Amino acid sequence: MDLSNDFQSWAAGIQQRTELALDKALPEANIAPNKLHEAMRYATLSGGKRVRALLAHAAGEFCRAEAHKIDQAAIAVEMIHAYSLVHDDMPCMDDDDLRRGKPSCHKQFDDATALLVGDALQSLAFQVLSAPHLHADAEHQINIIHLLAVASGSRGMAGGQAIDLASVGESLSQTELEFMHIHKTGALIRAAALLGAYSATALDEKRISAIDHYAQAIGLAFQVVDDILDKEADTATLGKTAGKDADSNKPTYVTILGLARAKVLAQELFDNAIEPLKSYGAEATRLVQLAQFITQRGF
Ligand code: GRG
Repeated sequence: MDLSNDFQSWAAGIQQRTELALDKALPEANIAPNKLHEAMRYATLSGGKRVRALLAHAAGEFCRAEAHKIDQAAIAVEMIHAYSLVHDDMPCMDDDDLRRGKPSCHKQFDDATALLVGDALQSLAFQVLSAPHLHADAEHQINIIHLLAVASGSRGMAGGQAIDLASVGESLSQTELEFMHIHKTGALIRAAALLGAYSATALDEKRISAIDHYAQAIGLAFQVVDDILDKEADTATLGKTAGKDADSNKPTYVTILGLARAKVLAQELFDNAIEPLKSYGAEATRLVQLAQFITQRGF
């Protein structure tokens, strides 16, 4: 992947400020209940590509939002994401021992702690977004909170996970697989970009609609690429168990389409994502670069 130095240093800056904002928002490990707080920090800090934070900032910058407001949207989404990974790794779900190159949360601590980590991270995300005076207009702030609530719930990520669990061993059509991923991973990716965009004080509906289109296509592309990497990359590169989906008899884009057609689909989704941004020229550069980063990671 040949992404410009300018993008790499922008992304490193966002990753760093996200880490700092998360560190500040998470309770210290020496505050009671110590073990829960230590586990919440373990699951959230020092790891992950921070794709959702990058999306929030790229979309927020495009919509001229202030960086400190985007930070709060970015960390709220990263908290929901971290909670989903902790729960997903538990024995009652995907049962995975490795996450972000480290023992998964229930392995490092225990099942009950991992369950509570997810619960508490989800609450903390909404605590962050509902902080008094984060936005001058209370209705605007409630709209942002509502967006994340819908994206995380049974009509979004949690619902997608339920469909995923029910689909093990089933043969799904491409449309059914797409429906699952639009919910399981797509909803939160879309929310990340929209929350970034809505962090702006003055909302530009045309820009927000371009972001919405972009984020929906990129959310799907992210999953197609994840399936390709699950097939092609090794465990050390992924920081999680490679080949897990195929081994657990889960339908993926690679099992349905084959590797070559899955790669073509990822490229088509990239092209589709950036289509409504073309008229914005250089103003959309960051979003286009980020789409490249997401669709070309690992290739
Ligand atoms: C338990 C309610 C609940 C939901 C879980 C998203 C999800 C739903 C589970 C994750 C399972 C999984 C590995 C899906 C593949 C796509 C994905 C979300 C990968 C992990 O996201 P990355 O690559 O992770 O952005 P990092 O570690 O970089 O943050």
